[in-house]
Amino acid sequence: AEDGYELWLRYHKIENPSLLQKYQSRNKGVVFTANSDRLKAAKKELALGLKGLLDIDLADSQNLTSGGVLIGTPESSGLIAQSGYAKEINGLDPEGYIIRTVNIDGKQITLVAAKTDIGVLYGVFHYLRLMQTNQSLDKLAITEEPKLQLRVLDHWDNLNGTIERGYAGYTLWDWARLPNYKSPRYTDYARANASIGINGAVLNNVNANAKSLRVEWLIKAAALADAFRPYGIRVYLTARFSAPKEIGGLPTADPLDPQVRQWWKDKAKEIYGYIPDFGGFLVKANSEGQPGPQDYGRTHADGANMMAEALEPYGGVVFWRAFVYQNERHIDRVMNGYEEFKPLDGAFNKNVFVQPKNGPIDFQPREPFHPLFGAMSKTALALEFQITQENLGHAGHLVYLGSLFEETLQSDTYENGKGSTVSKVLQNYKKTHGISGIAGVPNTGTDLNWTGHLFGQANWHAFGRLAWNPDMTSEEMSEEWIRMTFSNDKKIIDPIQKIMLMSREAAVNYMTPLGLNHIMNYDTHNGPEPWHDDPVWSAFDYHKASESGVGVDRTRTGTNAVGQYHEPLSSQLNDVKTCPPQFLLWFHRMAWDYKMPSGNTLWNELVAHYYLGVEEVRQMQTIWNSLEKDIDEERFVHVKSLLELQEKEAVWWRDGCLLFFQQYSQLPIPSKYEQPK
Ligand code: GCW
Repeated sequence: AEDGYELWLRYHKIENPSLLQKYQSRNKGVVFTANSDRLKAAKKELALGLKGLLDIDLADSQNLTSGGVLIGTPESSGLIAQSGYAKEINGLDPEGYIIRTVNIDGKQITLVAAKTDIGVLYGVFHYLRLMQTNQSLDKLAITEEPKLQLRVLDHWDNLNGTIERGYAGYTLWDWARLPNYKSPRYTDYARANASIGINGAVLNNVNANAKSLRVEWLIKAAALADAFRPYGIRVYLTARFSAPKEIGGLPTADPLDPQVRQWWKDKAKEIYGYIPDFGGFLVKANSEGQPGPQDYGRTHADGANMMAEALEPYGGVVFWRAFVYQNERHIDRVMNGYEEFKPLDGAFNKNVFVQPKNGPIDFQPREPFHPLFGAMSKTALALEFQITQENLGHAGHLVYLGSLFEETLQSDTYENGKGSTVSKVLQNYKKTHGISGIAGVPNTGTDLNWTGHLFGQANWHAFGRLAWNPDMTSEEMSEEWIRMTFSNDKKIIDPIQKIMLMSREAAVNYMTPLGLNHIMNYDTHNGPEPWHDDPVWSAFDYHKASESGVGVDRTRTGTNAVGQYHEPLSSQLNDVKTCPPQFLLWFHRMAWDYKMPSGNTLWNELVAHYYLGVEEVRQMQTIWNSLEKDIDEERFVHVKSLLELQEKEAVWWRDGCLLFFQQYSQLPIPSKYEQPK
């Protein structure tokens, strides 16, 4: 059945007969000595791929033949060690690899080689991908090295099996039957991740339960680590700051208390006893009710460094989240993370990452990049994206997040003049701190197709590909995913890609155009609720709609959030004439009849965006429906039904928001509206 379980690793037989023949002639004999778990995993994957794609059984040979493939490391293969490529290979990043058409002993072969076993696995996935996406195997000259070192999924999985903001079923970790029973699905999870270069998984929720650090859970985590290890995936855990009190019996969790520090050291030692390659801790502290160092009058740096010291002897790291805000309504939440962390720049140990979300509020359909990026040259930052669609229609809406991720990564921080993109800022920490990293909150769960919406798979794929190379474009990534998931036929690729590349802007249009944000349903975070207003939490703090206008004044004469960005960006955002329209109401409070550059009034422009968003979903439907004959029924109907749901919910968003704002604008919906420009 086409249930989507295989993800993008489908390995269906190459359809084009001449291409099939070419590929077969390039895979005549494979010389691949696999003596380690990782090399064995790579070889197994290769066998699976060659069988499926080319219908050939991996012919294991010790002798090179023309048209053959040689795979391994200088250590695993004498042929590679003596090949003349050994020096270059040994100079690669530990996770890098080459795929080359070479001549060895007068024979033309394909060489897939790396310095380490994990590099070989990555190389094999890439080699298979070349065929999956119908690329030529002639004259290969590929050198790949990851641009970020730690590429991690931050699961928000609870110990009771539920997933916070998960929309694809329950947790994949079968806690009750671990450590004894290791579901084969763990291997498939690891394969999928390794195929896109993900090398870490935080197993549990940042809203943490201290119990996960007790021995009975550690042995379960260790079993998962064993299952993932052949695929190069290290396990991390969240650490609840108050754990020394809750499970350690200490009277305090004060990070400067010697007993507390010793408790974390002992705990680290214990963990490494079970998981020798444990990655480290992810911590949410003093945010949304979580305990933290500020409970004792200490700083985030005091807290993070205490844990970092405990992990340091074993090579572990701390990801310390910068998603913090005071739940006090007079404070501009947009500015909170920067205000708390900027003064601490340089105060963190070397094995600490401070981890802001992509934007300064909270995984909205569109946010400007978080101003900490470009402002923390003395502290390694990791960036956190959300792959699960908490605020983007859950698993019901087709929204390709490659576009969102790319937009953030390519934003210019101007830290060191023009061209200091967020991507470069992240990459640069390897030079300055010896570490670099990125995290994504995944959309995976026990649903057969892993992600609920089939197109959610593309978002997982995009995150992994960007973690490996943050400068990839959404065009490249979406095309690759479509080829691997649906077809290599242009007639199918083009329409699906069109849908994907328009989908994120469509969602912004029908949800939060022109810089609006945080107007979703208070409980579920799906659907509109700009009217939510109670004494503790009010959507009005985010849109400030009234008769006189809408939007938040964050200019120099307002809260001065623009002051958290470097020049010239800061001035550009500050001036309503140069502020990009997509961030207008984020930074400015405008009258309803303000004349936009398009010539529309603000109100008419807002209306136009909301209507356009709905129209765009309808276009997506029309395009998808035109593919009925080209796509298997199961996947076709799945997507078709969900697009129908999305259309309904887009109308719900549009009408809910416009009726709400209209109470204040007191203006009619124009019978003919201009398209937004
Ligand atoms: O946006 C909020 C989510 C919470 C989440 C929090 C966070 C894990 O609604 O569910 O908690 O962000 O990122 O810590």
